[in-house]
Amino acid sequence: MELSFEQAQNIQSIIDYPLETNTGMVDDLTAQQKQFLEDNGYVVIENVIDPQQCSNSIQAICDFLEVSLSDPSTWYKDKPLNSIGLVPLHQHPAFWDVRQNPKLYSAFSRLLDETNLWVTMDRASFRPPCRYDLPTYGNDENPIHWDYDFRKKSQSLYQGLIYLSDTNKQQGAFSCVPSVYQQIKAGTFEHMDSLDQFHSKGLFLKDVMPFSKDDIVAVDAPAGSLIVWDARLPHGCVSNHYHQPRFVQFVSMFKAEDQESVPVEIIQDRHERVECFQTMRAPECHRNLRGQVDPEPYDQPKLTALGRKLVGINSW
Ligand SMILES: O=C(O)CCC(=O)C(=O)O
Ligand SMILES: [Fe+2]
Repeated sequence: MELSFEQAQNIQSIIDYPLETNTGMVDDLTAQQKQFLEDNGYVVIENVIDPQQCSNSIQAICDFLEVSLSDPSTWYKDKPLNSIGLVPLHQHPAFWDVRQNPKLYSAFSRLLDETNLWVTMDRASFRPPCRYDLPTYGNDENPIHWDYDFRKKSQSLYQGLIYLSDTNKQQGAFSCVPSVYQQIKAGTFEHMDSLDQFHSKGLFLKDVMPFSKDDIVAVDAPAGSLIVWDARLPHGCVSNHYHQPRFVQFVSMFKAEDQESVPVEIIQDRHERVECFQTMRAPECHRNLRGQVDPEPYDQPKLTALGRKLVGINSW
């Protein structure tokens, strides 16, 4: 059943839903961390998501992929959904508990200097250890890239992800090239013209300039950490050479009243967000991935008062 925007404001399944933990704010998004983000193009904020919420999202990913953490033979499929480990799952209740976590909101709120935000209904990533005997799982290429043509934006644009498990540098960690970000920011980047090759799927750094492994910084952090990066930072994830998979949930927040601050590729107005939430569908930009189930077959996620505002069901 499809609900109208007005009906959605009243339905039972979105009555106030108390989360027992994590009501504290992120007090430690310090000036120092903001400065680190300014200087390097990324920052790690630890202890944002509770261990239980992380493991619930991991469980959701494992159930969807039919993967058992204790049985490595289930980590590799004859026909993987895609070669980069993207998991086309968006509306699982566990994902919503992460998105409406007050600490996560607080971090983005402080970062953007704005209280009225909306949250992306983003997907996840599962990257098992490399297996060179299996074609799709032995790819050591390093697809460092930019996602959005940041030249079109007048203000900083932030992307984000949560490490759902402890992630070390060898474990397919989020990786980036801060030196390129720094040159772009300083106006000294010599390959600006090559950015004209930007297309809707982004741009690989290797198509713009040569670079070496030594230029890449891999970012390790404990489970529950939020990594935020500036869209000007070339980034990607390195191959996993650890014995455990890497689990990530992608998430970002944007100013509710300011569409200009959102990349055009992922823009969702308030009605679209409410509709996707209510109908359990992926945002339009993330539809039609192989293996996607549409609509997603879970119970309607329960939202807190904060969650309802982040979706757009209630006004700020
Ligand atoms: O999986 C990663 O660590 C990076 C993913 C990425 O490039 C993105 O979310 O834009
Ligand atoms: Fe990316």
